[in-house]
Amino acid sequence: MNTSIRNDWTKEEVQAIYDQPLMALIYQAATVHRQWHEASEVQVCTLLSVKTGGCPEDCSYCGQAARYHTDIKVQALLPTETVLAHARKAKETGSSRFCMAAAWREVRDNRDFDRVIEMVKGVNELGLEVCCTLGMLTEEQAIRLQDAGLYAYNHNLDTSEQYYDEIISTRTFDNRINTINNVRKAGITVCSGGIIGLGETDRDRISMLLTLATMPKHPESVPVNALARIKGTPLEHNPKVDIWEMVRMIATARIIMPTAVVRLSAGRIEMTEPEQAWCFMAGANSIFTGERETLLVTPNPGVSEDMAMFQTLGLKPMAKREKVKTCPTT
Ligand code: SAM
Ligand code: DTB
Ligand code: SF4
Repeated sequence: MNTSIRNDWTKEEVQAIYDQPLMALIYQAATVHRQWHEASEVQVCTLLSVKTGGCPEDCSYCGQAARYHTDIKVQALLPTETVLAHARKAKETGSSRFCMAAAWREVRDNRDFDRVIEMVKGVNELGLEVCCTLGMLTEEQAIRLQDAGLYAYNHNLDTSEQYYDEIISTRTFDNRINTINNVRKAGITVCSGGIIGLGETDRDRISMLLTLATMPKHPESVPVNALARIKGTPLEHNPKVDIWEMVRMIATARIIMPTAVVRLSAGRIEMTEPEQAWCFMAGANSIFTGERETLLVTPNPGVSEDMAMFQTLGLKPMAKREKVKTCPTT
């Protein structure tokens, strides 16, 4: 088996991996996982929505877009001290990574961004890997975040380039790539993945994975989200994502991006423990959890439930990693 890191995958190769009989695919992914990672370790991340709802974008899966009539309560940017209190709690309950999300189209150079910079500094000082997801970012803004101690920036492709316009009209796939490039140039690690269950085809899923796996440097984190169906959004009546589709996606990501941390992100609340175990076997090694039992605006298993699951499965939380300098700023 070829275990090198490759950035020259072809569509045909990725398709052949993805289309394998499921058991063969899982076995290959589990093997690659063990070559590159300590398979008993799963990264435990806490996600906090620091600014909720009222977003001008039209992402058709999202409960926070102002234009859809959802039940979500709009919340302005939280006070820094509130955010830091959540981060302390996250550390106490075993998280090594803390991700702050804002329902913004893009970062603006205003007082709110200054406050986010303070939050990043504060969380970093607590000794957590600090991550943000704030929408589009310029290179200068990325550099400010890096200077404040940001470890990772989450910016998902969401879906394939071909299907993108069906899901979002207020920005382009190229805008997404551009922000990811700005994050890279600033030397922040990249967290980028997508969502399944949007109505896309297998071909779209393969195309999205191919875009990630042919980047000059693979994202250090790849979140795989199952659509959380939110009342009032255009996709609220989409069918639930089948567990084996999630497993197939995770396994393919694991094989073609062997060093990445693959995150089993949205969708866990609708999965049984054995179903989640298949995702870990297929190479997932990160989850979102926490005391609040929510992702951003939807339910998620709580940390005590997850620690009981870890106990059953013989898994343990991954320690915080030292920040590895990524690409030079060229
Ligand atoms: N507003 C910023 C942005 O869009 O980049 C940051 C936050 S946004 C909520 C982060 C990511 O969460 C989205 O790109 C999408 O991949 C994922 N996401 C949002 N709503 C979701 C849903 N209902 N189900 C699954 N994933 C979702
Ligand atoms: C990611 O890939 N998944 C997280 C995080 N990045 C920001 C968000 C999931 C949101 C799920 C639905 C919700 O609660 O809004
Ligand atoms: Fe706004 Fe992000 Fe939701 Fe899109 S995914 S509507 S940009 S909060």
